[in-house]
Amino acid sequence: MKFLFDHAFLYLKGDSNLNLKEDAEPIDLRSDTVTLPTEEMLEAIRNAKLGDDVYKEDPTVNQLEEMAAKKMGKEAAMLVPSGTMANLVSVTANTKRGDSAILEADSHIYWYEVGGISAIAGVLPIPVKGKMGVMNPADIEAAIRPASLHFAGTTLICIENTHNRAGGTIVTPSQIEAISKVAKEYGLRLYMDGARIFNAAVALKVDVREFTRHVDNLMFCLSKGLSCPIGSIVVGSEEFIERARKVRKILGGGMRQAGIIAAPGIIALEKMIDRLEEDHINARLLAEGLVKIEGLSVDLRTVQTNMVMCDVDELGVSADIFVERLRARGVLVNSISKTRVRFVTHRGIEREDIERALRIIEEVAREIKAENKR
Ligand code: TLP
Repeated sequence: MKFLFDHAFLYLKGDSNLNLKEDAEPIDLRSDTVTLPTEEMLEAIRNAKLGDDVYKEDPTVNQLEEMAAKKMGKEAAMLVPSGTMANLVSVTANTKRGDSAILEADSHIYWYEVGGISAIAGVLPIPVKGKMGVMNPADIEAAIRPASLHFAGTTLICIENTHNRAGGTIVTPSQIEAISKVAKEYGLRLYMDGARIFNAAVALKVDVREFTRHVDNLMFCLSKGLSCPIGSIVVGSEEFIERARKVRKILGGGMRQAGIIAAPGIIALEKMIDRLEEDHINARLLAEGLVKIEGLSVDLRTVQTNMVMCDVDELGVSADIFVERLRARGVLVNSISKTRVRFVTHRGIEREDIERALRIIEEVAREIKAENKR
């Protein structure tokens, strides 16, 4: 248990105090959340037309929400400050207190959102273990708690796409459709944490609506690979978004001149989606380099978008120690378990950075191996 807490701390803490031995700029592969806004985004923030969004009077927010709804093939959308709030708003607006929700056992909602769906929405999570982040429809069906005196009746299924802890893996449109059949059969709602849904769409080269048509509602993040500084968007029917607006308000997420957040979001939707492919190419390059390094292993089947999960067990040190050693050499990554390290590619990481990172990682792995032999 102690390990879990130590590890969670390491995973979440920032790196304001880098102590780098090398002169070169650090190569930050911790997350695509570290991306900075483009010059064009900063300019758009400066020039955004603003109003009070709680009165729905911010023209830039309204424009972004309309664009997002259209792009996702749904009726309406709503801007929120973070992915965590988007998930909490969505689960709350889809359930009532005392309900249960089925979610993947390694999902972000279950692991990294401070238990908000229980602590705030009053919802019991029922974790179902998936394969590469994808729950089997039969397992979902088996986990549904019927309405009965004894049970927290299940009203919601949550999927995550791409799946973070599984390594940025994709839940394909046909897998979503199969899950939606179970949802329909049992009268449950289907929600998608689509924080990185555009990574999935770009990787499979299909319109993002292929992923959204079988879910009732979803959220996606502007502040990850799309490079915005802040913001996520909840998308669904008019009626759902009206309910979600009230939940956002109770959580303190009603924002005023939020056009300064929406303005870069518009640029993200117009210009930042296609370039995600570069991140995928770089992740693949990285993964193929890592598997050649003694002591490291990567399941290449999971390398589908912009993440690489690397197992360091055979090196003979914990993931946390490996992370510290890399950090000292200017390669920043996160550990996600005792033996696994996560690398994330994003705008600002070029092919040369991956090549340099691989050289450093190889050296560090060799040093650790040699030390362990002594
Ligand atoms: N993920 C972050 C960390 O919180 C782990 C990251 O670096 O990957 N859903 C998914 C699938 C996510 O990966 C994240 C963030 C969120 C929701 C929450 O988004 P934010 O950080 O905007 O609250």
